Amino acid sequence: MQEKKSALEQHIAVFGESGSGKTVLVSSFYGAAQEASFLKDSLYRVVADDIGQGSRLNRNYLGMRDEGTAPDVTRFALTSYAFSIKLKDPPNPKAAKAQPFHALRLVWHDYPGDWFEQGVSGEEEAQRRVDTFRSLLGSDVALLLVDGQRLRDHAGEEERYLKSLLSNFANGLISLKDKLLDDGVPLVQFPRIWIMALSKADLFPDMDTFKFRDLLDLKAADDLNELRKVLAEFVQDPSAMSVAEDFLLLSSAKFEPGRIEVTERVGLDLVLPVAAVLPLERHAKWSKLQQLPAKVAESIINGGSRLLAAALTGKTRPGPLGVILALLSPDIIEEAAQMAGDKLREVNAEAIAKQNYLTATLTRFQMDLDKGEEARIILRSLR
Ligand SMILES: Nc1nc2c(ncn2[C@@H]2O[C@H](COP(=O)(O)OP(=O)(O)OP(=O)(O)O)[C@@H](O)[C@H]2O)c(=O)[nH]1
Ligand SMILES: [Mg+2]
Repeated sequence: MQEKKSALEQHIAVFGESGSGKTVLVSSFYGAAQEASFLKDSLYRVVADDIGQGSRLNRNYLGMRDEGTAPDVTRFALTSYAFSIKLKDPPNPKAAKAQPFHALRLVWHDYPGDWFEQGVSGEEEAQRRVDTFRSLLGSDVALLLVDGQRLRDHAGEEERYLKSLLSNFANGLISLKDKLLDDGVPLVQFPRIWIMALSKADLFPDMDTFKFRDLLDLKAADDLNELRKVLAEFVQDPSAMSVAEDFLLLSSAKFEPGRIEVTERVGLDLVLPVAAVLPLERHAKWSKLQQLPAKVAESIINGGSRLLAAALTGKTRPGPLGVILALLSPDIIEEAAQMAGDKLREVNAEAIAKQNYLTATLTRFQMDLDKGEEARIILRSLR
């Protein structure tokens, strides 16, 4: 979590094999947010920092919506997409001043799928992989995609597909390790929340997060443990880490022969909540349960987290002092992480009434996660 001018920056890393649906996912995420119907009701707008990239994503989306064609493959393309989540301006300047920040930035890193499946061809290529991996180290959350199409192609012998997916991935990580760690010293900053996400979930009408978790446990428990071990070697204090403890279903559209129904999406509305507020909740839990070394604690709970917590609780008062007071409150993170149910709805309603769109948006994200959990589209770590 990084603070940048008056925007709070969050990164998310998406790992998936070639063809697993990464480009369609980001296109559908962005394109749907440009629809008039979204803009009419939403408290925020999603704007691509690079206009050209934004229009390419929207073109991908329109191609699906209007022509039933999926975007071209983007083999070997390593791409980061930066989006600003711009909040509607509060109507009065006093309310605007009370906001600790005015926008969220989401940086979405695509890790090229082919890199799991093929060895490196030469030193230059090896260096490119390391550089790409380094660029996503600032992400709190990583999504590891299980390709729904390939899973379905392996019906009855899913373990074969899952084993190859997870072991390719683990091996890919091992091959980067020496280059990524200086003198073998584990990293403090590294994605610590690894969510297993089923892409193309529309191919499984009866799937839910519990069934998905059970399928992984039944068919790939050993491979997941191996992956946990490999990932743990990258970080200082791996007890503050959750690998394959959270599960998400994703479908970017309903794909039918000759037709792509983009309005039927699953889980995409949870991407922003997952990037923006899930880490705060998890970090609060870790810092309470574990005696984290100061360096690790500061890296995962920093100034950005405190700003976010202040914004989420809506505790800030107009004027710079109001923001500072909220930030100084020792329990602000805990308080934000604990907000749930009626209390959350109350803070949300109050924020809407006061036209505090920042608090309204963040509490809405928190409510979306709760709703997603009820609908079994997301399952958060039970630990
Ligand atoms: N049923 C279904 N099919 C999907 C979905 N998303 C993607 N697909 C299909 O999967 C194909 C590949 O998706 P891409 O997004 O291009 O895959 P990618 O991960 O970007 O692949 P690379 O660029 O090669 O790494 C698409 O052309 C679609 O046919 C989905 O949500 N549901
Ligand atoms: Mg792609």
